[in-house]
Amino acid sequence: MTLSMTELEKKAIDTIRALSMDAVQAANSGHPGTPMALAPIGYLLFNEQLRYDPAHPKWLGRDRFVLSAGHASMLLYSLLHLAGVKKLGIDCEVTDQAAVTLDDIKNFRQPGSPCAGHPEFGHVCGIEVTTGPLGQGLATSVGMAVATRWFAGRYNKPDYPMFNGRVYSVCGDGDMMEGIASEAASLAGHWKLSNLCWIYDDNNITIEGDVALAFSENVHKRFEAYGWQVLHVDDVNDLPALRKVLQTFEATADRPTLIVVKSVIAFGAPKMAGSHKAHGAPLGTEEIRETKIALGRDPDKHFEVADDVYELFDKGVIANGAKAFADWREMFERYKSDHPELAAELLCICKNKLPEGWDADVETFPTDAKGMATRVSSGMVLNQIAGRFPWLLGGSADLAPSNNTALTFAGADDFCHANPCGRNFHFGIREHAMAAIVNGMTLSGLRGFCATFFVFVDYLRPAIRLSALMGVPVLYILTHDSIGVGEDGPTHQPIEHLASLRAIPNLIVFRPADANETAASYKAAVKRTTSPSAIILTRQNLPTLDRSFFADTSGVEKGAYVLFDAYDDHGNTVKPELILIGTGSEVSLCLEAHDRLMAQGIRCRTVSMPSWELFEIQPEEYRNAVLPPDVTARVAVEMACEQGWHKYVGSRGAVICMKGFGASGPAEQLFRHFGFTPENVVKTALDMLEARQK
Ligand SMILES: Cc1ncc(C[n+]2csc(CCOP(=O)(O)OP(=O)(O)O)c2C)c(N)n1
Ligand SMILES: [Mg+2]
Repeated sequence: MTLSMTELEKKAIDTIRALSMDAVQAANSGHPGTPMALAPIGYLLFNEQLRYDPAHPKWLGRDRFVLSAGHASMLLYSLLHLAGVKKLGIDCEVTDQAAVTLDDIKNFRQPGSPCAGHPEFGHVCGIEVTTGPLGQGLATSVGMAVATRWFAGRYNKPDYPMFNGRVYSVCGDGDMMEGIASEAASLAGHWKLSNLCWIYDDNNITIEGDVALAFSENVHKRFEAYGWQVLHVDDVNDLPALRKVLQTFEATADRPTLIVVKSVIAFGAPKMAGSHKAHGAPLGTEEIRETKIALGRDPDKHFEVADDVYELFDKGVIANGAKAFADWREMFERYKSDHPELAAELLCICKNKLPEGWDADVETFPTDAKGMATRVSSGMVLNQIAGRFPWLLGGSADLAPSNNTALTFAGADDFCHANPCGRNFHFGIREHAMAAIVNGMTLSGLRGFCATFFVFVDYLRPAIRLSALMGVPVLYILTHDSIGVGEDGPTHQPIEHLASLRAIPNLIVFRPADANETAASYKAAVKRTTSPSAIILTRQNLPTLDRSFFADTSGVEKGAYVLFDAYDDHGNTVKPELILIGTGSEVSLCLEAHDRLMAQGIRCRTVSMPSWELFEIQPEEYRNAVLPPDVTARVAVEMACEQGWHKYVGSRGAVICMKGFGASGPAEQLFRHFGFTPENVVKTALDMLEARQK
């Protein structure tokens, strides 16, 4: 150990090492090596660098720390414990209980412990984002830095520097290799996010061994090319050197900073230090014993935290954070009287509330046989909502003119270095980073949306999964939703994508049938504050249905509803003998078939089913009213793969769907070719009814 730290600092750092070893050993699984190696930088960030109040961990003006190398979770749990971060109560109020107790650490990776294998947002207050899938944390940290910039742009006023927070992310070789990190770094450099600092643990080790097996690029030059400042520290145990580069970062105003730090995995362990074997397995009791002796600790004590180590944090982050928060709070009190409207917005954001009247401008679309594409009505509705929702913002991966996601009202403007309160984001062709960045923005209190062609949802799926896992209410706006894309052909025609999104728990998927269902979908999506939503929209025009004749759109938020029912000669509804179920563009097709079947005396019901997920959470009574269990003659129509539909049509029902990839050609021809015609729906239904009579 170098002499670059005081005895007490060394003791605190070694405490983190020992907690990490002990917890992984007790769990008999986990990753001890990197928390041990990175204990010094973790200590420095938490106890000296972060402007963070452990007693107010949700403070909007705080600095943020993202452990992108999520496998090193014991580093974070140890730090949150030592910093005395407080737990949130059921209404997100701060309690005086610890977010991470020593018992929680003793139960690392066990059911009931908030200390899961990888840091899970929402399990422990102080975890800013779920990490584990490498690269995601880095990209999310860019979104957090963006959000801080945006808050500063909108809310900072002369004499009121309300927002000047910084975002730090610790990452490893794995993060550095992931493509998403490159996309995100490129954008961070482009946006000159000087409040962003990535700390790269350059330890030459990944799971399979030496990084030289698979990684030989010049990271320094790569990041310089992205427009970053790149700084180096030769030994992570050199606290003065770390302090110096962190100061340089703070003093830099025109670009993000990458700090490349050399470390030795499992530092302090006599046999395992420097070995890839220390990455993801317990060190073993003997090696832990030897390590503790080498570090000058009592080898017989486990989960040991000395009082003076707690005191070091009391005097560090706990005291400094309390002062910083109190100063901010005092400033905010004055801000409230000088800028009451902006202060009210901030309070709304803190409470995760929607602004008053956010949907007041959402219009009702008049009946129109020619209609409009749902991507067009989406663009109109998005603008109507965003106009009254100042912190609703986002953009597209270079497809805004096609996705119709540009916010066009006065003052919307583009987000950029010179205009950090712009509301339109140009993410370039970087779908994966876009989604993770929007996660970071939304985690920071903004309400983010992002857009691309539906078929390219595959490019951002890992980040969507994390939105869903974390319960972050991002809006995914996905247009060009089927073979209706036409001439661009099968590469651009989604097939399995609806099924793949419906498979993600806690993601609400909407596929509206016309302009008014689009508006209703937005209303339902925006209201949900603990789940992301994907709104799936057409490229092609769809008729705007006559809602004085068909059911109104109040059923959209129930996921499925009877749009048009069977009725007798007197106009009274009667029990159907057949149910047609459609989503999106196929709803009008079902209605055409419905008319023809009715003309043949068939008692037909058409159900519009914009959201499976919302339908699933309705009471059984409602679900049975829409899809009566004894009406088993059912046909579902959706220009996508069949997967999942038999749940709604039953094993004897029919699904008119895509059986393989699409084709290149005018949409109308493709619809005929693949059987999406009223004739085929009618024939399928009649065949089914006939077969049942036999
Ligand atoms: C996207 C993704 N791919 C693979 C993994 C599995 N994984 C976890 S850690 C790791 C190696 C990471 O190496 P590095 O970042 O250098 O971490 P170190 O061993 O140095 O701590 C891998 C492949 C993962 N968590 N996420
Ligand atoms: Mg490594």
